[in-house]
Amino acid sequence: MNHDAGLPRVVVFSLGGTIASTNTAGETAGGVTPRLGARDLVEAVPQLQKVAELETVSFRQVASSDLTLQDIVALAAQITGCFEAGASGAVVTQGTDTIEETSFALDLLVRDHRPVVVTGAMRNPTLAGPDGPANLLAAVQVAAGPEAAGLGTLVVLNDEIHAARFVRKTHTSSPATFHSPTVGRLGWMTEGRPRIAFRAPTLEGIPTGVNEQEVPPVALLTSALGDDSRLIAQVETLGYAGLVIEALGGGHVPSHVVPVLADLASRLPVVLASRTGSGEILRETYSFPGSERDLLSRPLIPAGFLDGPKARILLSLLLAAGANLDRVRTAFEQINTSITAPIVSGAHPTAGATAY
Ligand code: DAS
Repeated sequence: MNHDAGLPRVVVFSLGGTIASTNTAGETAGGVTPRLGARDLVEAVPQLQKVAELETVSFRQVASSDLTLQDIVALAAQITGCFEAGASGAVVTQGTDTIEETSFALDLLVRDHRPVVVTGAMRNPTLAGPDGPANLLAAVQVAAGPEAAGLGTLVVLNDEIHAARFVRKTHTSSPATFHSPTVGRLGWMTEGRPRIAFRAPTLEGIPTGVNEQEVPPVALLTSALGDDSRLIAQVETLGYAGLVIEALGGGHVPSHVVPVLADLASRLPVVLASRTGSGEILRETYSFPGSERDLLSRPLIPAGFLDGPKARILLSLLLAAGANLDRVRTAFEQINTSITAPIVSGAHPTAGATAY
């Protein structure tokens, strides 16, 4: 690829998704599927050659619904290897359907101050105005520059820069689908320059020593009006190692569901998240049966500001690292207090997170 010695070295990993999806040559009907690799994507954007010395890795070529947490653990190891070999940043291109989860997993797994930037596209290359090339260019500009150092894993699409731990996909087709409802975006792109308005403290208390072969299954269930708890009662029988329950509002379930959750929580980690998609789990406001106070006394583990899919990623990685119930509880607490930690000016957090 580009071998300009004066430019920062950025490694682009492609995993498939819309950004890499086309028809076969001459085909006009039928849907698109992931066919392009990292090199194809980079070669389609000549402006990249002025931004970074690029290395390309076609890591997977799938719809992002077919990615697994094991894939992301393996990807994190490769990214860490690239940083050890002197890369300045890493870019991951993939399907947008699971970016909110994969980016958070990378945020937890890659312990380095250098940027990891995840991007994708909502309009595939066969459509008018595909957004993939612009998103890839912006992602490389963020990964190559000094602005994003120490910010953990970022998601860059539609000229917006989001922190992995807050970002969500919010629309099925709009190029402006990614939002961080609880905090807003960290920054944006202007004329090719990353502009960072907020710096979120880096995550502490993260699982290390995660075994790719041993990521246990964690269930994610959403509470709803008149929920009868039948699925929750099956969680352990089905072999799940833990449960994340996306409760109503600030952390509430129908009162008759409480004994089922309490019984499960006496043997497995059960994490309480909210289905609202924004804000934090409450801790001390309501005391009706099925309220957050009731559930946290059982004792469910509060997900804090993490939504259900992100809480499931954290719980899965903690269990894959061999964490017991106490350590799971502590890690969720640490992640949630990380947002109130003071930021030390000039500090670049590197390895040294708590080992689990
Ligand atoms: N929704 C598609 C995308 O945005 C499919 C996928 O996630 O792979 O890439």
